Amino acid sequence: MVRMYDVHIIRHQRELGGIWKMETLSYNGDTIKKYDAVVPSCWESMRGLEDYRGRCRYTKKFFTESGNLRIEFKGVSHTADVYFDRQHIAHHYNAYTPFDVLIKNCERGEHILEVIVDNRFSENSALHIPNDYRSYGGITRPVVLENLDKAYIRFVHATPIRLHNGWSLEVEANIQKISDYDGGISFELKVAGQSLTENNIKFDNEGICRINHVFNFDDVSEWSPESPNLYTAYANLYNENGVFDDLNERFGFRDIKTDGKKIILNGKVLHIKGFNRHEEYGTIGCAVSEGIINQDVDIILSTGANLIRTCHYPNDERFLDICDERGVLVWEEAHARQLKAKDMLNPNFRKQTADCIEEMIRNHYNHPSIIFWGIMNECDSTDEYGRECYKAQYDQIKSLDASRLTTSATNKHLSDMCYDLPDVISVNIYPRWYVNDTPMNYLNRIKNHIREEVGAEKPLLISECGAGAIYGYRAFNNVKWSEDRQANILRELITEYSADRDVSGVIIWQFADCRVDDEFFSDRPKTQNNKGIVDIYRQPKLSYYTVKECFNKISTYRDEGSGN
Ligand code: ADA
Repeated sequence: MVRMYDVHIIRHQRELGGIWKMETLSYNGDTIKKYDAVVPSCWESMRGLEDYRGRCRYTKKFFTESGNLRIEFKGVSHTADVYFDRQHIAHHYNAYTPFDVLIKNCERGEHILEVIVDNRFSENSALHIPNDYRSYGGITRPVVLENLDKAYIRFVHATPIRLHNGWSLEVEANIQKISDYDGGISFELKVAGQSLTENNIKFDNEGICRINHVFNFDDVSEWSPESPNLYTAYANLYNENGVFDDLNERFGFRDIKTDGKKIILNGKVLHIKGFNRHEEYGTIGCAVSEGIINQDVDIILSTGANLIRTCHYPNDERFLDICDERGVLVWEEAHARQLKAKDMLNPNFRKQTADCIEEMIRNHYNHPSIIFWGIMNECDSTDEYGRECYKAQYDQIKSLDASRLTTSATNKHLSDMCYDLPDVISVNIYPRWYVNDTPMNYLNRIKNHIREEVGAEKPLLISECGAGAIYGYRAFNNVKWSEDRQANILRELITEYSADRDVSGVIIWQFADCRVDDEFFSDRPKTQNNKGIVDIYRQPKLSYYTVKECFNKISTYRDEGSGN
C-alpha cells in the first residue's frame, strides 16, 4: 500500500512491488550474487545480507501503454541511480524523502527499470554516517508507476489560518505541462463545499502553472488530538474531453503557535507527552508496513502519549496519514544526527540537507499532525559556522512553510549558540543515566542558562530523556540495564518534568529498541539502542506500564491554574 487513502481516482497509478531481481555488486560493479528481493524491503532482512554495506542492482521488467510515465520512489536507502531501458534517468541521495522522474512519449510494450542502490559510508554521504541507528540498504519504501496525460498536478498545498470569526484556507496549486498541447486546459478545486475554477490556464516557459487562492469558512470542525477532523481538497485538470488528471489532498483546520513560554494548539496551552520513534521493526528493518506503523501508534496512544518525534529523519507518508487520522501530533525532523564540525564541512552537507528539507516539506506539507519541523539533532551548534548552518536551515523552512513551529534538539546545553533561532528550544538530557544528577538539578542549570544568559523567552521542550534496559532482565537491586531501573528512572523523569510549568512537555527516548550501526556503538548490548519501553518486536518492558501510568495522569492541555 502506498498511502492510507485514495490520493488519485482518475490518474492511472500502480505500485511496482512484488519480486525484483537483485544482485550484490563488487566495487567495480560486477555481479557477486543474485537474489529474488521483495520491493519494498531492506536487503538486511535477506539471509546472508544482514550486515551488508555496499551496492545492489535491482531490476524490474514491466509492461505499459504508450504515453508519459512518472515513476515515484517513496524511499531508497540511501543513494539511488535509476536506469530506464538502460538509460540513466535519475540520481537521488537520502533514504527518507520521495523523488520522482518523468519519462515522456514512452512506447507501448515491455520496459526495464534498474536501480543501483548504495548504502555505503563515504565522502559522498554527509548525512548517512555511522550512527546510533542503522542506515539500511534497499528500495525500502513503495515504488509507484503513473501513466500521465498532457499535464499533471504536482502538488496542492493547503494552509489553514485561524481568524477571529472562522478560518481561511490559503491554497497553492502547482501544475506541470508535459506534452506540447495547444488546447485549453482548465483547473478545478473543490474543498468543504466551496470550489475554484480556472479556465484555460497559462504555463510559464518552464511549463509550470501556479494557482493561488484563499477560501474563507465561517464554521469548520478543527483537527485536534481528541477530534482529528480531516478535509480533502479535490483538484482536477480537464479539457473538452473531460477530466484527465486529479490529486486529492487531505488536510486539517489546525492552528499551532507560541505565546511566550507556551505552545498554543487551537487556542489552548499544549502539554506534550511523547516518544521518539525510529522507523524500524525487528529483522524487517526500516521497511515497515502500515500494519506495523499502526501497531506502534496503538501502543503509543495506549500510554496516553500525544506526540511522536520522527527521530532523526522524515518518515513514510503512511505513518503521517495514520497520525492524521488518529490524532497523533508529530515533530517531523530533517535527516541529521550528531553531525560534528567535520561532517558539516563535508562539501555535500549543505546541498544534501537543503534537498532533504525541501523534499520533506513539499511532500508532507498538508499533514495536520505535523506541528514541528525539526533539524540537526545534536549537531555542532557551538561556533559561527555551525550557527550559519542552523540559520540557513531555519530560514529555508520558514520560506517553505511559515505555518508550523521550528525547533532543534541540542545536547550542547551551556554552549549552544543557536537558542535565539528556533521557535521552540529543545534539549536532550539524560540525568540518572549518562549524568549522575537529579532530574531537576540538571534541568535547572540549563533553564537558568537559557533564561538568564541567553534571555530566551520561548517554549522549552525536553526532546529526549530516558534510560536503557535489556528486555527480560529483572532485578531486586535496581541494577543498571534492568527493566526495574529503567522504569524507576522514567517514573522520576516524567513526574518531575511534567510538574515543571517552565517546560512544555517531555518526549521519552525512546519508544522501541532499535538496531545501531556496528561501526558506531558496537559496544551497545545486542548492537542495539536499548532505551525502548518495548523491545524491537514490541514486547513491553516494565517501563511501558510505568510510562502508561504516568502519562495517563497528564492532560494534553495545561488547564490554567491546575498543576497538570
Ligand atoms: C542522543 C541522540 C539519540 C540517541 C541517544 C542515546 O540524545 O539524540 O539519537 O543516540 O542520545 O540513546 O544515547
